[in-house]
Order: sequence, then structure tokens, then C-alpha cells
Amino acid sequence: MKMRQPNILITGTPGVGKTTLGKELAQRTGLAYVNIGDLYDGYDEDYQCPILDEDRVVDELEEKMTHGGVIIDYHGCDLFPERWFHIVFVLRTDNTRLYTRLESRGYTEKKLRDNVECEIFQSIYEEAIEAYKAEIVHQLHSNTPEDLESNLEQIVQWTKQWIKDHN
Ligand code: DAT
Repeated sequence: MKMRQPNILITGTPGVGKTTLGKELAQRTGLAYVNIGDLYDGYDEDYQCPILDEDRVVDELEEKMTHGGVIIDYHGCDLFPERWFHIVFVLRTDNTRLYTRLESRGYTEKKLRDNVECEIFQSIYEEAIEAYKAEIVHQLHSNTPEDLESNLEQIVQWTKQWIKDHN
């Protein structure tokens, strides 16, 4: 029988480091990495903002998620079925650092403000604890390269243990 592997959700405000962490984690664990924004975000010309066809995302990923071993990266979390994930990480970054990271992406003043506010109000964390059992939701500091390395080590360790426990 095929080895069981966990599904991991990496979420948080844009710019907190989800993609950096997710891709490296996939390298180190052999799990698959899926960036929802890159794959599915469309663009609403009228409102000048990204739009996501949530039903399509859920339909298209269902089989892969049932199979297991997927890391999902998205700046939102309540669109996915709760049963998909074994663990949820919400990355958190200090406001000034986040501002600098987003500024270098060339975001407009309004988009900068909206995103930094999203982080200050811990909107994604609130969304995560509404959508998933509190026990599986973990916040991680994502300020420095040292944070990145320590987060990677912890999640790799968790993944190994999960695989041991479920096979
Ligand atoms: P996200 O996918 O959440 O939008 P990202 O992975 O693209 O974020 O990272 C945004 C920028 O911040 C990018 O230039 C890499 C940098 N970065 C990511 N994690 C970091 C960390 N722990 N320490 C310092 N810089 C980090």
C-alpha cells in the first residue's frame, strides 16, 4: 500500500514568506507544493483586484488532497474543506519588515496599507482558527532567515513524525 503523507496549509498575509517556506519545505520533505494564487487567481478588471474561483479550486484539488502529501500556499484559508489539512501554519511578520517587503514588490500605497493592516489585525490567523480546530493551527515568526531555517526544521521534523505515526 502507498505510504500515507500529511497535507500542510501555509497561510498568512501576502509577503510573510509562504512561498519561500513552502518551496523549500517541499524540497526537504518530498511533498508536493501548490501555490493557489499562481495557479488560480484571475484578475477583475473592474475592481482591479485578483479573483479566485473557489469552487474550481476545491473541485480540481480534491483528488490530489485525498491522496495526501500536499503543501498548499495561499493568503486565505477558509475556502478549503477543513478535512483537507492535518496541520495549518500561519506565518507572521513585523509590520515594518512586511511594509519593506511589499514596497519592493511595487505595491500601490493603498495595497500596502491594506496588507499591513491585514497583518496588524491578524485577519488570517482569526480566519484560520474559525475554519480549523485550534489544536492544528500554529503561528510562526517569519521575520529573519533564522526564523525561516527554524520553521523549516520544525516542520520537517513534524512531517517525519506524522509519516511514522500513520504508516
Ligand atoms: P509570500 O509567499 O507570503 O507572499 P514570499 O515567500 O514571496 O512571501 O516572501 C516575500 C519576501 O520576503 C521575499 O523577498 C523573501 C522574503 N522572506 C521570506 N521569508 C523571509 C524570512 N523568514 N526572513 C527574511 N526574508 C524573508
